[in-house]
Amino acid sequence: MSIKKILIANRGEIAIRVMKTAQKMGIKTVAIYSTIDRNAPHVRFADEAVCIGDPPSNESYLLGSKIIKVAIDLQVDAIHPGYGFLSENAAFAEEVEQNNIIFIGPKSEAIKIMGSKLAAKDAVKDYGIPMVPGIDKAITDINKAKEIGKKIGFPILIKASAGGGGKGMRVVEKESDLESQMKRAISEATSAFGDGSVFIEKYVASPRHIEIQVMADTHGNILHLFERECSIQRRHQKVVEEAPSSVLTPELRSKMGEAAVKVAQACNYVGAGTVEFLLDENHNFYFLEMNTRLQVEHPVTEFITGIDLVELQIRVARGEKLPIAQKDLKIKGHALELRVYAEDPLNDFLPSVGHLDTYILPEGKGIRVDNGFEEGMDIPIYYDPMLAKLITYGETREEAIQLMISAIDRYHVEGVETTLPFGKYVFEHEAFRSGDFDTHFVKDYYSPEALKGAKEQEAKIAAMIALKQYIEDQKILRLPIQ
Ligand code: MV4
Repeated sequence: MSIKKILIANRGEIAIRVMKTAQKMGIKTVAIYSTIDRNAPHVRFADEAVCIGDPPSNESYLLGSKIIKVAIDLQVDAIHPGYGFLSENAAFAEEVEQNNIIFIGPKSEAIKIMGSKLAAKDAVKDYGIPMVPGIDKAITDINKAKEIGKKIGFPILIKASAGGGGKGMRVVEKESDLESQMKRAISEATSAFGDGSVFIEKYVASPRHIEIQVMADTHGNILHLFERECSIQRRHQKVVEEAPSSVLTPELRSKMGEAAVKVAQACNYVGAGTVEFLLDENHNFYFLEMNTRLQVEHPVTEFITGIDLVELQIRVARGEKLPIAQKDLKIKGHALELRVYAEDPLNDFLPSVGHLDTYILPEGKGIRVDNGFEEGMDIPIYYDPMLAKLITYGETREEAIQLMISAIDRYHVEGVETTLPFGKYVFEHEAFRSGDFDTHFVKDYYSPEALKGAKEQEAKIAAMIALKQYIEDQKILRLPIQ
């Protein structure tokens, strides 16, 4: 199979990220865009670009059939969906293939299985993968639920099968809360996903969120590319990611990697995927779910492995064998990522959309900015407010952290508030630096007051340094007079 032209069914930084690798491989690119994105960088970056509709996603970037029609008209060989939008839409993947276009991702069957938490549990059940104690069938009977609660012990967690990313979850502390919480969970799941199936798991109180990158070809080879630590998130939105995790031993890393490969095997996976695990205080790990797309945080894995994941995606999509073996993969160095959102960390992270009056990116060795914006642009209200990802790499974790802090200082944005100062607060925080944190980091350690305090402290230090320098200068100037 040959791929000469790829349509990127996405926008922003990820569209550009995919186009860069396509360009490197001598493959032509087609951008799609909504009317509000007509001057966006991803449109100019592509060899060809087609407007597909009005700003709202469901009138543009989510119009699968229309996008496929564009691909056919422009004689595109393959479609890369990026993340979000249509990337985990099984029907879209199927329609792409039915039109003899390569979908750069897994088969729609794998997307379908992993889109349902219960189907995923069912698919992996014979593979010996550790899972949180709980049930693997939808439950509606409240008495049965109480029995299960007693058996596994409270607190328990009610989850929606169609959920994921934390949507439709409810913690139940005691039996007397179970009935009302279950009713609520079912009705929420029904209205949010059109599927009221819920199930029950033991609640792991203070987990770390660790995920494993996998990559599979069409010849039965599956690799894992180690872990990403993604515990620093707020309301299920990741903000900081890193690789490797500072808590995994080589043994645990191998075990989790092998489990992730088995999950991929269980659904005949092809392409890049991510297997999510929870890690409890005793370093037991449990399979949570699999994301069947290239993830936002993939660059940290690229830094520590030296592998271009988009290149591998394209190569396996055109039928090539994976060019490396597991034993040849090694972790080198340490990488960090900060998601730069146009959100105000001092105002409950509300979207701070507006005009980018100043937009200057940091540069240098070990710094990568995957960016989708430029100075003078308006940030559209219609889409995710992530402007860019700031990624740093060092030989050690400490080096990557220092580089990250200096890169944040050299990232200049005016016109909108961003998560840059919040990121700096995280990277300077003792809990982060020591590596001793879990998914509650933001709730436990962050408040707008703490961030303001850190800023004031910094301003004081800057003033003191300036004053000291002023006094020194005065001394020098006075010398010749004496
Ligand atoms: C859990 C859990 C505790 N116990 N399952 C949240 C997102 C979804 N992928 C699963 N999630 C969780 N599942 C059990 N049995 C805690 C979470 C969770 C979480 C997981 C990963 C990253 C951040 C999180 C924040 C809150 C809760």
